[in-house]
Parts: sequence; structure tokens; C-alpha cells
Amino acid sequence: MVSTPLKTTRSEEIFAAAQKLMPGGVSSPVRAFKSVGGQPIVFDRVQGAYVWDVDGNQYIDYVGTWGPSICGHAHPEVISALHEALEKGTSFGAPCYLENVLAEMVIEAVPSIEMVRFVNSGTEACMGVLRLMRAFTGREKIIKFEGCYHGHADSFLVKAGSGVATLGLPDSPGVPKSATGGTLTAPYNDLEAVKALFKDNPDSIAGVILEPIVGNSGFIRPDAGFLEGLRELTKEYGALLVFDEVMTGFRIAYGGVQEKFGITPDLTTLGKIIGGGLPVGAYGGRADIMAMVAPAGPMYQAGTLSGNPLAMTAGIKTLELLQKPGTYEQLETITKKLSEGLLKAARDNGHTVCGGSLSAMFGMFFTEGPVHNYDDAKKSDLAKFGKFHRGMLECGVYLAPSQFEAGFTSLAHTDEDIDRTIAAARDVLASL
Ligand code: KE4
Repeated sequence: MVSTPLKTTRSEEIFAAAQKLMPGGVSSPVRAFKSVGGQPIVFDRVQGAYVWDVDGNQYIDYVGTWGPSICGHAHPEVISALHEALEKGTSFGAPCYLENVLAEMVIEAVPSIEMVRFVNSGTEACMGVLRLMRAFTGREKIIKFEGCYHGHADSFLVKAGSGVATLGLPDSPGVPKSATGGTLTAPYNDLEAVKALFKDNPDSIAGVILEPIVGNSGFIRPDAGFLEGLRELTKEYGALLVFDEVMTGFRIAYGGVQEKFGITPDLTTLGKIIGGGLPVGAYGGRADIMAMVAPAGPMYQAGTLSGNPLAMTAGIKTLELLQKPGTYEQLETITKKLSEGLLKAARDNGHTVCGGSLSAMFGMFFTEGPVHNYDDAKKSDLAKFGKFHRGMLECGVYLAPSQFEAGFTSLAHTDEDIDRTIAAARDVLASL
């Protein structure tokens, strides 16, 4: 594939106007392409594995609106289910049977979840689970891992990943010390560091929260024994283990990382896929812990649009589609082929890279590796990543606009799409 300079006139016009209307011209920082440079692409429409920008350029998409569109963008069955639901209204603010349906599906799917509360985003899910960890244990401190991102609530904006890492805002202004004083951090995959934190803070740590497979420092897998070690340590110290599966839930497996790796946390957060592209987050876990949540218990959390019928409908249909036999084998096969092809294309052209994939998630770093944590990830050649990203865009491939994000495939990506992507990577990497 020969990359030709993209015609992005309309994107430039719209984005220039956007910057006068919204901070940075975006509704979420990572979309501004700050870490890869160049003109952000303004989307016009999405379908299946593809996106089209406002200048009519088509791209094979590996961002998938950051995870939700695992069945492919605008899946016809999701769209028609939404049309039907629309006829009955867009929001109730009252109990709705669809909430029962999605709740049952989530409880059935995710090993740790006996009861669930729906919210409107992954951030809200992580805010709720944070308060719940503290309410249930009566303790205030939490442990998170450097480079892991759990949404933008104050207590989590300490050495966070994703857009925070991209923008170099590990401790954002506006976050008071009082909000982060109880947030302890350790390097990912470093069990000894976690043991030391527990030893230094006996009886005061409410829980440990992590991305059981990291997507927000780029793609980083847990080392053998890491998740098991955290499960044992939290049990030993009477702390809760929380898997933030907002990104990995229903992506790594239908039951998430916890099903794939056979480790059951006490609480889990979800988002993205369970909303099928509409705003949904959720937190759930052991019934005795969830019993704390108002109005069943004293811990307050609420939301006007939580459990809204359109979002429930999109989530239900998406999970139904994912239940089809062979789904995760298909995702594993195409993603492994893509990941191996990208790594080979880079190495054949003399680049030092490492990376890999698991189910429908993949990543590649421009560094020797192996990458076990965020410090390792930061050794990656970010300038080269930026050039690679731009070159792939010009070849019609849309990758996440940051080294500190993971790549996502979908059931809509065909073998031909994967071949075209690898061919494009070969051309771009030969030119770098
Ligand atoms: P949201 O509030 O963005 O729905 O979810 C926050 C969140 C929580 N936990 C994990 C593991 C997450 O990955 C996220 C959000 N992911 C980012 C992408 N890495 C969303 C994209 C963005 O911030 O624009």
C-alpha cells in the first residue's frame, strides 16, 4: 500500500472551529492526537471494521470507539433493536425490565458478580467501587498501579495511564492532596512492592484495584503469579481485590480476565462493551458487599440516566451477539495474526519492537522490552510511534493515537483487513 498525503481539509476546518468551542477541540483528551501529532481525524460515520472521516477517507479501525464496538461498529442487529426501543422512549428514570435482563446476563457471565449496579461510564463505575471498598471495610487507603487508569475521579489521578500518561499529567491540577493522600501506588507486576505497602499500612488498606490486563500503558499482561499473588495478599490482610474490567470485560473472554485466568476478585467494574456503544458502566461483586449500596444499604450512589432503556438495549444485544459459539476463538485468531504480522513487519525493517495480543486486544512498543510495567513502557520510542501512527493513517489504518493505549479488534475485521493492515505496516515501517 502506498501512503499518500491524506486530504483532511474538512477535518481541519471542523477541528479548528471545535478548538474555539471546547477545550482542545475534543470531548476527551486522547482524541486530540497530542502525543502522535498531526491533524486529528473528524469522523463522519462508522460501520463494521471501518470508519469514514468528513473528507470521505475510509480507514480500517483498531480503536473501536475505545472498546465498545467488539461486534463491529453500528451492528445491524444492535441498530434495529435500538430503533424498536426508541419507539418506547429514550429514558425512564424508573425501574425497567431491560435492567433485569442485562443484570442477569452480567451476573451469569462474570464469575465475581452476584449483584450489579449500572451507571453511565467506567469512571462512575470506578468511583462507585472506590466508595464501596471504603464503606465495606471501614478503611480509607487503596493501592493502584502506576500506568493503570480507572477513569478521572480524583483519587485515581495518581500515576494514571491512558490520556493522563499521554498528556504527562500524572497528578492533574485541581486534585487536592486530601483526595489522593490515601492512594498508594506500586509498579505493575511487582508483588514485593505490594507486600511492602501492606506491611507499612496494616489494617488500613481497603483494597487493591487494577487492570488485570493493562490497556492504559499500552498492552501489558500480568506476569505469571501476579494476579494469584494479589488474591492471596488481599485475603491475608482483609482487603478487597477489585478488577477494573471496563476495557477487558467481555473482550478477553465472555467472563473477562477473571474467567480466562481463573482468579475471582471481590468486586469488578465494567463499561464499554456492556453498553454496546451507548453510555453504560457497572460495578458489581459479592452480594454481601453490594448489600451496602443504597437504597439496600447506606452507601450512596445515584444517576439520572443509569439503566436507561436505550443503553440497556444496546448492551443486551451486544452480549447476545458475543454469546455465539466460536466468537472468542475468531477474535483470538485474527488478533494474533495481526499482532504477529505487525511485529514481523517491524523487525524485518530493522526496528526494535516488542508486544503481543490476547483475545481481541493487542499492542506494540518501539522498545526492546519485555514491558512488565509503565516504566518499561515509557522506554518506547514515542517519536517513532507518532510517525508510525501518521503513516498508517495515510495508508487507511486508524490506530489508537497514543503509545499508552491498547489496540482492539472486532468480529467485523476480516482476514483481508488484517492482511491489508500488515502490508501497510510493512510499507510504513520500511520508510521510517
Ligand atoms: P470511561 O469513564 O472513559 O467510560 O471509563 C474510564 C475507564 C476506566 N477503566 C479503564 C480500564 C478504562 O480503560 C477506562 C477508559 N478507557 C479510556 C481509553 N483507554 C477511554 C478513552 C478516553 O479516555 O477518551
